[in-house]
Amino acid sequence: MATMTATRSEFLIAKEEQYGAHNYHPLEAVIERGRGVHVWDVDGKQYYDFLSAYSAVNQGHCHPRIIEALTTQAQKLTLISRAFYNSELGPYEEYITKLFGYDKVLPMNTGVEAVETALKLCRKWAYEVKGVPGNQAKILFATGNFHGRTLSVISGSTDPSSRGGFGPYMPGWEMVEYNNLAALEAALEDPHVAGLLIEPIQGEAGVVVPDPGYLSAAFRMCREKQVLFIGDEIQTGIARTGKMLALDHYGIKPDILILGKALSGGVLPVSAVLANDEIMLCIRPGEHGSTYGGNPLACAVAREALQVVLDEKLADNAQQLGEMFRGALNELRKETDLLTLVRGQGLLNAIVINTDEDSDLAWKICLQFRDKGLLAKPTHGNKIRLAPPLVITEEQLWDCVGIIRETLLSF
Ligand code: IF1
Repeated sequence: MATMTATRSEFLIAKEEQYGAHNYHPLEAVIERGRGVHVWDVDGKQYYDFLSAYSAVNQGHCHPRIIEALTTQAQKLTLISRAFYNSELGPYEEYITKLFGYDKVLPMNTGVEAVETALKLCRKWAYEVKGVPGNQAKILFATGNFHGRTLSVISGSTDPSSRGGFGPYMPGWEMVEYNNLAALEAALEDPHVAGLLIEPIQGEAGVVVPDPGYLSAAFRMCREKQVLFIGDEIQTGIARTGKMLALDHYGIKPDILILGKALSGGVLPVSAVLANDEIMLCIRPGEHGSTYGGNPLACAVAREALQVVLDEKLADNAQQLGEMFRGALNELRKETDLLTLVRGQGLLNAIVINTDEDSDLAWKICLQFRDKGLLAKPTHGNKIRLAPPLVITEEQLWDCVGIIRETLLSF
């Protein structure tokens, strides 16, 4: 029987299927190249990237300045470990602490490592500064959160797919309903509570923006109870929501700030925890670390990635184009009842499709988006996150609105 020769895409998909863990269910597009808002598949088809690697490529794919910083530093020194000092770390630490207004930074690699670091700092601070009895510190997690995939972080998750089947779980976390001040007030009555870990917008939950007054009131309530407000800006930070930090919309300066993803412009894993000395100095030499944390390559890349955000005014672009985008999508709701809700801030947006969560309609819509040259993926069933790189132009965004409109009207 004549065997159909597999296309290169099918060949590569089969390889991932055969040799890779099945911890993802990717949408069928095999990407080979990226530049700016565009990626190209192995057949040379061009797409707008509306996932932006979950907001890690805010500066656009393979930003020339960031790649230049990477390749230049890579010729000199990539890793020396923290057993010694290095020429890039101090300048980077000064740069990022002054940019965000904190005494110190603890450099890590992935987002969840930074979250774990923040949780350890909060517990240390609870015992050494707040005076919580040993091993009694509690940290509040919001329902519907996503903070990463380690065992202790999923111990604070309410998402069955993140949490299920991985017990036993880390003790000391308390769940509090997101966007519910009464619930938070009650939870803060416990004198052993030392911190509240919170996302300004819940990305994975389908871009859930809390009520306008929630974060400011939560911050004030934590302050009154000597509880650390720990802001996870791994996905919302670095200009994604129209300000450098999502918390800047509310004038909130978290006691511990957690950054990741776009901190390196999608070039290599770089994360960071920022705090003032009262908190940061609770961890002393030998009490925490990481082989790659603060490596010279990461420092060179992260510094350039942040400078690109400032030089190209990506926060302003996200703010302006985000408003235009939500306006256009809300207009679209008049033409199709498929679109029940549009929500987001800056260029972190999602649409909610008019089906129940286990329908595959959102998936089918994303396959149509793909065929029309726009890559997006459903989250939690009937929500589709729409988050392009922040370098997108108004003309390109209108082009994408056209693709979204044409697709939704075809169902
Ligand atoms: C996946 C989405 C999920 C994050 C926030 C910490 C982390 C993340 C607010 C951990 C990571 C990624 C992980 C990726 C899918 C994506 C994601 F919301 F961004 F879409 F899962 F919810 N805090 N989010 O968003 O950072 O350790 O991954 O560097 O795990 O499938 P990480």
